[in-house]
Amino acid sequence: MGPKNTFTILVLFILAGLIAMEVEAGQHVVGGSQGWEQSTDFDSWASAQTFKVGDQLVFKYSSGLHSVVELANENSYKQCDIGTALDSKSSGNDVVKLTKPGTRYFACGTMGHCDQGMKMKITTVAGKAPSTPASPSSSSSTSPSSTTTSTSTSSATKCHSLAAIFVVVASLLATLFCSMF
Ligand SMILES: [Cu+2]
Repeated sequence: MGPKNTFTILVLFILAGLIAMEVEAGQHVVGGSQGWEQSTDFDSWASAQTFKVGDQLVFKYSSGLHSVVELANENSYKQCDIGTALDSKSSGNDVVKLTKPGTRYFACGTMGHCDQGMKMKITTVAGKAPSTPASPSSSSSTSPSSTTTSTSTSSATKCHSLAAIFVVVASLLATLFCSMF
């Protein structure tokens, strides 16, 4: 195996590891590559995402131009009532943790932006995979960890991140080993 092939494989491994970390950490960059901007269609972006407990929202935008305001309820969301805000952020790279299941409402705090469509409603669901039955009928006695959903989710995320790091380190070692011949 030539050094070029080794390098290609190494890059692929690192990419795979990074993708695995990204997926397992559950980071949602709001609006995708467009970010938190007036022109972004947040309804269609959000409908293509699955928000799970333990995931994070990342709002990326020009600080000073926009902000992130969390609204209290559906009514405030519909009417763009920024006055009832639960929380407000303005760094331009704001992280919001989804700590429990339910619906949350976000809008831009800049005058007029919410009315122009710069608002978003997301629903967080519990657990990891939709195939896992929520009913305790199958193995209620054998899994005491299933009661604390958020804890098990975050430890699973940590485990997957470690696995991803392991893959990268292993590929580095393999490359070193191969380059000796
Ligand atoms: Cu704005």
